[in-house]
This record gives sequence, C-alpha cells and structure tokens, in this order.
Amino acid sequence: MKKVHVSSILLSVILTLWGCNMQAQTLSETVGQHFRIGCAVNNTIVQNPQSAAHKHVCNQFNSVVAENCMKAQFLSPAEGVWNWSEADAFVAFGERNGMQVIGHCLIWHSQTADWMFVDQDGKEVSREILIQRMHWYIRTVVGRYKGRIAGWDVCNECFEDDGTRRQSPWQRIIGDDYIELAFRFAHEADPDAELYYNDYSMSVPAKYEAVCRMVSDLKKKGLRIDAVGMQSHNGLTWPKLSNYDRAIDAIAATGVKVIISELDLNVLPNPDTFSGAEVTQFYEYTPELDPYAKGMDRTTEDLIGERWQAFFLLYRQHAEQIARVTFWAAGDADSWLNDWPIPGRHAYATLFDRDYNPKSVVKEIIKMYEGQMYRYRYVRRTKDK
Ligand code: 9MR
Repeated sequence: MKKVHVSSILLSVILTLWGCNMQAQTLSETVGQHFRIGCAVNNTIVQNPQSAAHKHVCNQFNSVVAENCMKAQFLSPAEGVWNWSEADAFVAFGERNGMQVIGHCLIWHSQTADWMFVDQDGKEVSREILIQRMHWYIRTVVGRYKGRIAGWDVCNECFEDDGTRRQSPWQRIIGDDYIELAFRFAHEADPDAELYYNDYSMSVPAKYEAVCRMVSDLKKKGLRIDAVGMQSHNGLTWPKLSNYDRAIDAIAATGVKVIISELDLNVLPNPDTFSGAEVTQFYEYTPELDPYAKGMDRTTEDLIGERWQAFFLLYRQHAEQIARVTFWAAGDADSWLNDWPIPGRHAYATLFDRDYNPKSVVKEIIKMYEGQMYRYRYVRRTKDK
C-alpha cells in the first residue's frame, strides 16, 4: 500500500513539473526549431521596453517585421524628405534582442506617397523617370540598412486573384518589367539580403500559378529571389486546406522557400461583399458584426483552436519548404483586424489574448511541434475543410 502511495506522489510530482515546463515553453523554443517564428511589430511596441507587449515579443519570437514604419509613405512622405527614426528604432530593437529582422515592403501600390508617381504639375511621370525614382528609393532604403536586414519584401501584392497583373501605378507607368527591376535594384543595394515576393489569397490557384510563373521567369533571368510570402490572412472556412497545401508545394517546386508572412485568423462575421485583404474595403460597425465584444463561449473557442491546429499541422508537414511563419500582430490587441474592414471590433486574430497570455491552443501546438509526426498524420486526411 505504502509503495503505491509513494509512487503515485512521485507520478503527480513528475506530471506537475512536466506541466510547468510545458507552460514555460515558448513558440520560439519549440515551433522556432523547425522554422523561424515571428510577428509584426508596431512603433508602440518598439518604443516601450517595459510594456507587456515588448517583453512578450522578445520572449515568444525569433523574427520581427515592421508592420508599417518601413513603408514608403512613412519613409518618404514627400520628395527629398526622409523619416528614418521609427525604422531605425525598429531595426535596433530586433538586433538588440538577437532576432531576425525583416523589411516590409519596398514596392507596393498602397502606402506610397503620391509624389512618387507625378511631376511638379501633378502629371504622371514617364517610365524612365519612375524607374529612376524606384532605383533611387530602393538604393537609399536598402542601402541604409545593408547587412542588418535579413530579407526584404521587395514587391507586395502585384497580382489580382485571377492571376492578372494589378494595374498599380508601377505597372501602368513602367510595365511588366517593374518587378524584375525592383529585384535587381534591391540585390544591387544589399547583395547578401534575401529577397521575397509577398501577396495575399495565395491559395487561389490562378493567383499562385501566376506568381510561380513570375518566380520562374526571375530565376531564368538569373535574378535573386529567395522566397514567396503567402500572407495568410485566413478565416475559419477559408482557405481550403487542400488548396493551401497545393499552393505551398507549387511555390516550393519553383526552387524558392515559402514564408507564411502575415498570419492571422479572422473569426468575425464578414459583410456579404467582403473578400481578400485589400485594405481599401470599409463597412459600418454594427453590434451583430462584433459578436465577441465581451468574450466568447467555450465551443467557439474550441472551434477556433481546431482551425489553428489544422494550420500548424500543415506547416509542420511542410517544415522543409517553409523558412518562416510570421503572425501579423504580437497579440489580439494589436491586430489590424480590430479596425478592418469594420472599425472598432474585437478581433481574436492571434494565439495571444489582449494581455498577451497564450490561448489554450498554444499548448497543443507546442506539443505538436515536439511530438513525432506520425501521431498527427491522420488529421491531414480528416480535417480538410
Ligand atoms: O497592418 C497594417 C495596418 O496597420 C495598416 O493600416 C495597413 C495599411 O495599408 O496595412 C496593414 O498591413 C498590411 C501589409 O502591409 C500588407 N498586407 C496586408 C496587411 C493588412 O492590411
């Protein structure tokens, strides 16, 4: 009797210690052993070293990307005007904490000040002038951080979901070769930096096939491209995991790595006409479209947890093809989904709540990344929603 008693105490001590250990483990220590694990950070996080958000980022992640401060609109709001302080602080923050630092993003149709595309009279500039400006912009930005940025999102969101080129000012004024020029100029400015193409809705076949053709074309021309970022602003029923799975394989087959570059989960109801991640979409607030303002029930939380597990299982299965998984916010409080496409809602977009506590699914994900893969294979067949 005594023996049983002692061994059961021992067992419970071991289980408790094991439980504590599991809790203390971070994404960086576990998932981060398979590929880089990161998050986007805003200026408030960077500038407040004592804040819970700041500590949380340093604790959980081994890679950071600037959510906004490296966009052209902020770096160069007017011709000849440069604002470096926030970008400088972001890069120094990543370096100080030994994290991989990612630059986002050089060439984009959005968040680029109008001056880039027009002359003094407000008329659109010629192809030659815009190429000169692009060259000078990339040389100045990439050159400033040479040797300090591990990789750049060189071109962002250049394709429509049907695989055609987005008719951005870059495309209209320069033509199809603006993408290859941007990659050429970025490589010239920092030959050691990795270079990425980044886009949303990347599990739509017409879109990823067009991106894959573009990647192969760049490679044929001898240009450097290291990875394609699948932004992955995901929902509960979208994308279909089978399409997502095929997209990862198709991108990897072009000879580049895959980056899950802006991961989040939009669990809030969507207005009928909403789709994709085009930032210009906006709708009126109504309480029905903000159902979790005061928290959520256990069943919904479990459903969301299952969806997270399904994605992280897929990433684990594709770990050799994936270089990095980056969340598009440090925690729920920081997510752009609180204000898009409807301002003032309560997003549940990340794995961390508004106080940066891990949600219960984090433990499951950590177990998944420590466990043997065979234990999880069946989920791939049964969870294809
Ligand atoms: O998260 C960013 C948000 O704070 C900005 O208001 C928005 C403006 O365009 O950009 C968000 O980040 C976008 C990223 O740079 C590119 N992919 C889509 C992201 C979400 O809109």
